[in-house]
Order: sequence, then C-alpha cells, then structure tokens
Amino acid sequence: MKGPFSFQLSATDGAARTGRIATGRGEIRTPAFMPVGTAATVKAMYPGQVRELGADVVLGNVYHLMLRPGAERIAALGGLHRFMNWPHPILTDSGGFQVMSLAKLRRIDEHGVTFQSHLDGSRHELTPERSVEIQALLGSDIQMQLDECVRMPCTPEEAERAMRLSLRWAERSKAAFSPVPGRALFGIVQGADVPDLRRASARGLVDMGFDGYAVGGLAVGEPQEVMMAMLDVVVPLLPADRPRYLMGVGTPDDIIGAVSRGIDMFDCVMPTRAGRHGLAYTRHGKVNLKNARHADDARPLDETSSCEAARIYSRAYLHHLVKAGEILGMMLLTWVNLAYYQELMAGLRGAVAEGRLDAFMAQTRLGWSKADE
Ligand code: PRF
Repeated sequence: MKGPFSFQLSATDGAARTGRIATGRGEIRTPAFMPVGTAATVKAMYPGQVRELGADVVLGNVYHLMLRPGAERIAALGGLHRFMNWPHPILTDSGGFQVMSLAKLRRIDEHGVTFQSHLDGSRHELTPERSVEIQALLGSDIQMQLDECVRMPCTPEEAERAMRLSLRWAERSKAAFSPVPGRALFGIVQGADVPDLRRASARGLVDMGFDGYAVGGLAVGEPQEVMMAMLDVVVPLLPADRPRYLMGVGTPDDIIGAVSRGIDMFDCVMPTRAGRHGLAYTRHGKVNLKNARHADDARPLDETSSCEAARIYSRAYLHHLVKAGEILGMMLLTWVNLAYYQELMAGLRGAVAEGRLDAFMAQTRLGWSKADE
C-alpha cells in the first residue's frame, strides 16, 4: 500500500533543482518550505489552512513533544498526524538543537545530552537512540539524527569536537533506526564555518548512507556570505539523488540563495513568529504593522496577492489589531506570511522547471527593494 521513500528530480537550472519526494503519507514538491509546528500546531493556523496555502509537509520537534504532552502519550493516541489532524508528511527535528537553545542546565557528553525542562525543571536525557525512538513513536515520516550544533563565532577546535561527535551520533542514529517503508532518516552536516570540517562531515555521512542530507549549524550568528560559502563547499559533496535540507533557514533572500546552490528543503519560524509580532512578508518586502504610519492607511498589504488576508484587510485594521494585541492580528499576519513563503517556493519551482531561475531571483529581489517599512 505504502510506497518506498524516494526522491525524483524533474529539472535542474545550474545547481538548483526541482522534484518530488515520495513518502508513505504523500508527496513533497521541492524546493519545499516546511512551516514549523513545534508543539503539534503551526501556531495561529488551522491545519487545513496550512495545507491550502501549499504546504506539503510540516515540522515537529522532539524536544517540545517529549516534554509535553509526551511521546508515549501521542503514540497511544494514534501518532502525531492524528493528534494534530495533519494527515500529510511530517518531518521531526531530533531535539539537540532545541535543548541547546531552550533547556536549562544542559550537559553534553558522548552518550547524549542531559538537561532540565524549560517548562518545569524536570530532568531528562536524550541520546541518539532515544531521539530515534521518540520520532518513531510520533510516527514521523522524515526523522533527523541527533546532532550538536555550535553557535558562531566558535573556535575551530570546538567546531571539530561537535562535528566529530555528530558523526558518531549519526552512526548510532542509523543503527537505532528501524526502516519502515515510506519513512526516512536524514544525516546532518556540521562543521561551523571551517570548510575542511564541513567536507569531512559531509563525506563521513555520505559514506554511512542516509535517505537525505541536512546542512545544520548555519544561520547561528554568521553573516549570510559565510552561510552561502559553506553551501558552496558542502552541496557538491552530497549525492544528487538525495534531498538536501538547510535547517532553520531563513529569510526569503536566504532561501533563494540556497535554492540556487542546490538546496531542496527549508524550515523556519520566521513567517509564523514574525506574524505574531506584527511583521508581514510581502512581494514588496517586509511591512512592520506596529508602525504608527499605518494607522490611517486604507490600502491592503498587497491587492494582487493570492492571499485573502493580504487583499482584503486594510493596513489600518491590521495595525489596530496588532496594537490591541488581538488574536486575529496574529492569525491574519501568520496567514499572510505563510502564503508569501509558499508563493515564493512555488515561484522557485516554476522558475527552475523552466530554466529561468536567475531572472526570477532578480525580479523577486527587485520587488523587495520597493519595501516601504
Ligand atoms: N541541527 C538540528 N536542528 C536545527 C539546526 C541544527 O544545526 C539548526 C541550525 N540552523 C536549526 N535547527 N538538529
């Protein structure tokens, strides 16, 4: 009934590609943007709405779900897809990155990471094996290995230690993963901003053999040129017939730069988080609805948008909702932002398919420069 996990390329344009990932729960068109559904919800959105805007896959987090409501509980309730009423593919992040950014009193050693919950201070342990087990309990379609991401700037020694540890954890994750048809496990390249470390990480993972490859440890404090330079180093070492995922990225400009370098998948809290903080992403750039100059502005955000929220509501009304802290303001702006991100991905897929990515990128960037923030 369920087919195997697979990736079919349909066109390339320079290093950029477009294609389809097949999973047991349906297809993912690439390049793909995955809205972040950390706590079994894409915040402020109905699942059906997330789907309608064009998302083929959402992201869930081991860290949050293991703490609340618990992986075993979700499994007993029929898995994460049923729990959150999202019957389509789900990719789950392994937890290490969130432990390092959210948990208190965390300690990392060869075995794994121990930490105190940011919710109630309770003690927990996450190992490569337990992360894979949790992701299987959730029913994840695409699992990520446990890794260690270091923030930049960092020393080359620190970058190398975390990269080597992540490679050993990749091996343990792979050994613990029980293949189910239609489900996948991705390895994660680390190595900070050191090209030789990035190469060693990519080669080590490719030798082990994963269903797909993520580039982690970027968008963690380094300038955008460094991120792009690391993609130029890593991407050519990854097999062309496997999906490539740039974790936690990014701005629309980061995304088009990475697509042009051969990345297929993205996730980021930016459109959803910004939407809850009064910031809209549009074809004309970012618009900060908190700004008082919108208070009397009867124009919508973008009268030609395919998104109703961008077309119908005035800037004055959105400004009012944001200033008043109204829930609807968060809902409308999250809607606008996810619609814009998915429109951008559809535009990128079409441009790659038709061999006009350079022109699409130039035109898209020109549109942003008309921002009136
Ligand atoms: N590793 C994992 N998740 C991540 C990252 C990483 O390096 C990042 C870095 N941008 C975001 N999310 N496992």
